[in-house]
Amino acid sequence: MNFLERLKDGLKKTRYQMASMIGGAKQFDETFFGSLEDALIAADIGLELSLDIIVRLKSAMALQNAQTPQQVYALLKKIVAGDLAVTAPVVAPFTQKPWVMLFVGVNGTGKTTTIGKMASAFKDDGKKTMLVAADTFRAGAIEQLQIWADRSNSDFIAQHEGADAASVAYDALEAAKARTIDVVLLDTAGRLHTKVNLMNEMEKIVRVVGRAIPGAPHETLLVIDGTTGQNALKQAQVFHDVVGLTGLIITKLDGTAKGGIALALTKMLNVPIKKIGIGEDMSDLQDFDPAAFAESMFGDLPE
Ligand SMILES: Nc1nc2c(ncn2[C@@H]2O[C@H](COP(=O)(O)OP(=O)(O)O)[C@@H](O)[C@H]2O)c(=O)[nH]1
Ligand SMILES: [Mg+2]
Repeated sequence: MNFLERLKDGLKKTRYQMASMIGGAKQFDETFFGSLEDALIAADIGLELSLDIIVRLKSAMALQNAQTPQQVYALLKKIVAGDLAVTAPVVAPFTQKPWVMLFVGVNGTGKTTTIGKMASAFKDDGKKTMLVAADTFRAGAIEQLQIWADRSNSDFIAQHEGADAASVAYDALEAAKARTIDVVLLDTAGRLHTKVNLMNEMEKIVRVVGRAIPGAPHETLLVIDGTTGQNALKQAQVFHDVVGLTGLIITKLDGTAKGGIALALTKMLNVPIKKIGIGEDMSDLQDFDPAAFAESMFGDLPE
């Protein structure tokens, strides 16, 4: 299976539910919209956005005089694809050297794996990459990143377990300048004892990184596990408030994810989805394509 087929496979539960719900509709009355609301919520889109989508769908249906399930489905799909296509004014990548990317997110969402995958893609592009173990919480985390650094032929900077994450980041950036590195990928911890500690640490890393290289971090990417439900929304908002996210990366869309969390997140934060992950291998990370994602969540209704 190619990447798109695997994404479609991952999201098939949502697609089948949507198609059977709308395909089976006899009329588009309040009972129908109630069931649609349930289906959207079941797909992890969240109550608020689901209601908002239904309001927009109703007016699009009136405007276009949509009467068949196929017409209604097409309108819904178009609304979802539009909501997924959040763009934000970001500085063009690699306009500064080193280009600094900071990865944040709670424990286990896939930060380290994503960094490894991205580093290997940058390497294939001929870039000089550096991975930085600013997740100093546990020795295993440092070793795990080292393995990805070896695999992707990247420079690797780490200190001992328990070292101050911000100072690891600062030293790494000084080294990156000296070594004329093109792109620095900073791994961070997501598992400090309290949310306050975690956020204080994130805030400090951002401050220190900006001191080492004015304008850095150039990208601050939140990695989210696509199988997390609505909890992800609260998580993401907290990170956004503290570090100012420039992009989202949604992982584990190959499992039991329903897909709607991607939609709810990007719409809530007005931050674009940059990449999606559908597996643990090097090649299992791809650019986000809103239309293809909407297609994977909704597919087509048979005539
Ligand atoms: N199935 C699947 N597993 C993933 C994906 N991305 C990461 N993982 C796995 O999720 C687990 C946690 O990943 P890790 O990178 O260590 O998360 P971190 O704690 O945020 O650094 C590991 O077992 C990864 O192999 C993905 O897209 N799909
Ligand atoms: Mg990690």
